[in-house]
Amino acid sequence: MQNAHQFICGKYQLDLRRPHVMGIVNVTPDSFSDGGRYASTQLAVTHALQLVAEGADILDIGGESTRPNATPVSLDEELSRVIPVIEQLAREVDVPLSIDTYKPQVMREAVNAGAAIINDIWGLQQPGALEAAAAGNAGVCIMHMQGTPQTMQQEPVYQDVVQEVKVFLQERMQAAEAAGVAMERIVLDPGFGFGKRTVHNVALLNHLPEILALGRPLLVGLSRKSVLGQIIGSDVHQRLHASLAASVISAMKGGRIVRVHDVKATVDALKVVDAVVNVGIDR
Ligand code: 7PM
Repeated sequence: MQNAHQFICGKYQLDLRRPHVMGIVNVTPDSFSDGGRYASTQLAVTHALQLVAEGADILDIGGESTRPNATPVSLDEELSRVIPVIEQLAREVDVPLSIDTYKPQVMREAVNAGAAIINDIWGLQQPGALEAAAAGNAGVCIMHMQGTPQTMQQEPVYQDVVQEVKVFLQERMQAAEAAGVAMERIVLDPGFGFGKRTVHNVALLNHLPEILALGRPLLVGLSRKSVLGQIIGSDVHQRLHASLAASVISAMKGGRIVRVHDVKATVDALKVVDAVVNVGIDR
C-alpha cells in the first residue's frame, strides 16, 4: 500500500516506518494541594516536558473524561483542564500534541489551541464529532470500543474479535473520509481493554497484521493495562516490563505508534526493534 506509513497531522508529517512513542499526559485536579487550576496545569506541562526530554514523538493530553469508570467530566471542566496545557505546550515543544477526547467542542477548541491530533475512544461516533474532526487539518486516531466506558468490561462478547474490530474500524475510517478527513490524516486503534477480555486482547495483538491490512497505521495502547496484570499477576505499578514486552510485540507486528506512560524505557526498546526491522535488512 502506497504511503501507508505516512501520517499527516496539522503541520506535521510523520514517517511511521520508524515506530513512534506517544507519551500519556493526564491533566487532573491536584488533589494534594489547594493550588487550583494553575497548579494542575503546571504539573501536566512539567510532566509533558519531561516526556519530550525522554524522547516522546507525540504527547497525548487527556482531561480524564475518557477513562473507563471515571466520573464523567463536564464540558467546561474538561476544557479548563486541557486547553491551557495545550496552549502552553504548543509554544514550548515541537512534537504533535494529541487531544484525548470524544467531545466535538473539545476537539475544536483543542485544535485551535494547537493540538495536531484528535484521539477519540468513540471513533468519531458522537454527534458532531465527524464534522469537528473534518473542520481542521488535525490527524485523527479512530479507536474501537465495545459498549460504553461504564459498562464495557461487564461481559464483552465477540464471535470473532479480530474481524469485528476490523469491520468497525473500516466503517469509521470510511465515515471519516466521507466527512472530509483525508486518509493520510487517519490512524486506527483496536482499543485494547475497551470492552475486551484477556483472550480478546491477546488475539488482537497476535493478529495485528490483519487489521494493518486496512491500509492505515495502527496505534496501540497497552501500557500498564489490566490485561498485562492478568498475564503477569501484579498490580498497576508493577507493569513496566510487561508493558515493554507489549510495545515490542506491537511494533514487531506492525503497530506504528505506541501510547505509553514510560517513555524513556519504551524509546530504548523500540530503537532495538527499529534496528532489526528497518536497519537490519541488508544481508
Ligand atoms: C483506566 C483504564 C484508566 C484505562 C485509563 C485507561 C487508550 C486511549 C486510553 C488506547 C487510545 C489508559 C486507558 N487508552 N486512547 N485512551 N488508545 N487511542 O491506559 O488504548 O490510559 S485510557
